[in-house]
Amino acid sequence: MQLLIADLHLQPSQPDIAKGFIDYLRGPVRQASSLTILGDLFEAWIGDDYRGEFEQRIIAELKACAEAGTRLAFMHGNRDFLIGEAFAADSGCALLDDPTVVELGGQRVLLMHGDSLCTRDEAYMAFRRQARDPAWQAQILAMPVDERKALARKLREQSGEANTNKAEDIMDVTPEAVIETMQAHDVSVMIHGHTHRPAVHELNVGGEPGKRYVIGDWRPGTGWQLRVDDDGLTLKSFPI
Ligand code: LP5
Ligand code: MN
Repeated sequence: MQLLIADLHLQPSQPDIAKGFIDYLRGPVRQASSLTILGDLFEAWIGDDYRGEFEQRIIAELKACAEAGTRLAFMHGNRDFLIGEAFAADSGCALLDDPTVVELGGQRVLLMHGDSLCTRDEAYMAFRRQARDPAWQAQILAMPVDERKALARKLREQSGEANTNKAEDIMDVTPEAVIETMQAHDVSVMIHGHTHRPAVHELNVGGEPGKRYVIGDWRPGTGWQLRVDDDGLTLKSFPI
């Protein structure tokens, strides 16, 4: 059995969600052969060299889970794109490229965070290009921690303001981008998070049936997972 999750947005101010995740790691995940995290595990990540008590605790729980035998994989989201090799080594998570094709339940499946499919959101696409530029990242990581914390806060404020002025559909994936990306990777199944719109979408991929699974975000009281077992792929929420 394999598990996939996304968009936990873990942060010290939401201890219930963090507790829900720790219980999940200590419980159901121990029965799984793998846990794949499709981005935005953290609300914000300002560099592997900054670890507060909160971050250290999550890393230790991930590591314990990896050592107990579950394969852990992590893909960057738009909040934790600065996670690097040090986090990977300390948490026992393998870093996955976005996108990555894997075999799940006997078929080729495309895994993504999902933000790169929101191509109509031009302001975000511009921000993303900058945020994923290695030169920009190096410059950011060279800043003192306090300045990085302040910048992360400012970016979150600006993002929140920008989002209140955006049409809802702009912040969802572009249907044509989904089909093009699936065809480019020769898959009929895609799994992603980011949009916080959990659903299983039936698709027509160049005349063939396809599916797009959107994993939901975790909130107080509710977690989301995609479970892969002998019954196939099952998207489900559960109480935390
Ligand atoms: O995140 P959310 O849900 O609010 O909205 C996202 C898109 N926004 C983002 C931006 C992030 O929230 C920023 C926070 C990152 C925290 C960690 C950063 C660590 C690095 C820096 C500090 C060390 O991803 C939002 C989408 C929405 O998803 C739906 O898809 O619409 O996109 C935007 O809001 C982008 C805005 O439209 C424009 C962004 C304004 C930022 C201005 C750039 C100035 C750069 C200054 C650098 C010095
Ligand atoms: Mn996201």
